[in-house]
Amino acid sequence: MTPPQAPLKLVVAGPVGAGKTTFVQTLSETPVIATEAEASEDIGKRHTTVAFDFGTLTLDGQAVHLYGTPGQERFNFMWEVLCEGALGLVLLVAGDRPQDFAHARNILEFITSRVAVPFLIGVTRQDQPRVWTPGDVALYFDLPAPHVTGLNATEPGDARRVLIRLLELTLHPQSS
Ligand SMILES: Nc1nc2c(ncn2[C@@H]2O[C@H](COP(=O)(O)OP(=O)(O)O)[C@@H](O)[C@H]2O)c(=O)[nH]1
Ligand SMILES: [Mg+2]
Repeated sequence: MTPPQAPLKLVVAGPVGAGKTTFVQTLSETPVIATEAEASEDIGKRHTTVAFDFGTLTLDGQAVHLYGTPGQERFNFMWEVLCEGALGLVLLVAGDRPQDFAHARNILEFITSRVAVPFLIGVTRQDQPRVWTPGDVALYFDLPAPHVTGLNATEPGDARRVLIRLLELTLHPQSS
């Protein structure tokens, strides 16, 4: 019998409204532990996540723990803490919110300048009309195409494909 392996830790970051909570909820096989509280800034919706969303799943027999981070500037310090020991990072951006891309790039730079963690950008809302394609977003972020993928965060198949892609990147970083 093979001994049980420690869970893989993956972090989901991105601006408010990118689809982080949705992504974790879509993937998690256990009820997502989330802390929602009234936002103190005008972000266009009444509630936003101010702690993190925690979900778990099994991929090919391997336990995966997902940590969705808050998207607001005043919680930046949490990214560094959450990314410690993380195997990979998914940075989500909503494909129909290009006004948030600069913030997303700041988040990515903030994290990758502090922790060496393989990452993938997921462009959500690909099921919607008039969204930026993964190719457009790769150009914007000046990243090779394999680092950017599109998804509908409400679709389990799409969300799982993103995780598998990230795990492939972490296993074969030279092929990117
Ligand atoms: N149609 C569609 N809606 C999405 C997608 N991703 C997120 N949403 C919706 O966008 C809104 C914001 O998503 P949420 O997960 O709360 O974003 P967060 O602030 O990053 O946690 C919610 O109403 C989601 O249902 C997607 O890929 N397609
Ligand atoms: Mg959220």
